[in-house]
Amino acid sequence: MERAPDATAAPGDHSIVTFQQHLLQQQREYYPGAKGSFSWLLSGLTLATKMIQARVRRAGLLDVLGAAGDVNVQGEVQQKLDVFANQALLHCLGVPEIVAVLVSEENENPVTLRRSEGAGGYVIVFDPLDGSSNIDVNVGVGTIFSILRRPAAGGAVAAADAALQPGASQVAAGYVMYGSSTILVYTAGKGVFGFTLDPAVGDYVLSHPDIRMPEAGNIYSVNEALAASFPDRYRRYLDRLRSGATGRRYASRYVGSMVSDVHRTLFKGGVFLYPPTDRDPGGKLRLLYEANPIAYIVEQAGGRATDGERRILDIQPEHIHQRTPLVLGGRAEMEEFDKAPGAVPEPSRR
Ligand code: P6P
Repeated sequence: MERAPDATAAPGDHSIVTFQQHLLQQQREYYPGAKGSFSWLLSGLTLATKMIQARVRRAGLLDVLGAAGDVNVQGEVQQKLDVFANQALLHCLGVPEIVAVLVSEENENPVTLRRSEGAGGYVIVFDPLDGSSNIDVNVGVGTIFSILRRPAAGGAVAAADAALQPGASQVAAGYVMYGSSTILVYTAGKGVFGFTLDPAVGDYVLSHPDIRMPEAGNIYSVNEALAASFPDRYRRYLDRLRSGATGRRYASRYVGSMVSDVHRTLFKGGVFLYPPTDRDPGGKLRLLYEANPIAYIVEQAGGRATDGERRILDIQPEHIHQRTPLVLGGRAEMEEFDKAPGAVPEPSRR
């Protein structure tokens, strides 16, 4: 006979905490004077991701597969879901009065909202549907977001440049992965939390209260087809991982959708890297809306993220679609990379 759940169980043993409740708890604990505008902003974000996931889940049925035909600012043929995801985010994030500037992978220029003449407010930077080239084959894709405060300088020009801040300035960051389940992974500098979308109630529910990246893993994740053009340092590093010279045996796993590869690395440990290549000598991934938010999550979970030389979060962006090489992983894998011959001397590395 199964025991009835203990009605006197201390709250928190089995309590259901939604993302909204989590934000209110964090606000009460860390920002008691806050007026709730930040959580209003995040409710717009989560609404957009629920709209996106509803479309992603039905992609094969709604004849949205295949390219919309247009070519976006990245020179990539746009998938119809890309367009929808971008429009959903621009709409839902444009509603809260406290949002001054929006920067999207799909828009060549920042969207400065009418209210941006004044000072203050937030800047939200996002990749609406990262990995979208994999949609047709049902691979996990994701929305990546980064939240910054608008510099106090104010003024329309400052609004356009307001996103050009190092990643260390981020107020919060995260991603929503539309995989076998839909999970929001989020940090505001007080640890990393995972919230799984419960379709029965349509809410993100706390499922991973304290995500920590394993100190050492056994998976490396890189596009091996490009290895011949990686700089020597990266090739020697990968050879050491493959050969067992580090004392650990590694498997190779690469999805080709950053959110999927990063999510696995966050939970299982190891290393994910996108080195400089002949095709992309400055790296392929975008600093503002891919590397920065992911680096914030990874560091808050106990890992590290660099561009091969510098801490990602220390890089001062020059333009909003700037690319960067990216190496991120657990302590052991990142220390191994630091030791790889050709590494930059200690003082200039963080
Ligand atoms: P490659 C997807 O297009 C993306 O921007 C990331 O999600 C992913 O990590 C990377 O590109 C994959 O690039 O050159 O290995 O196909």
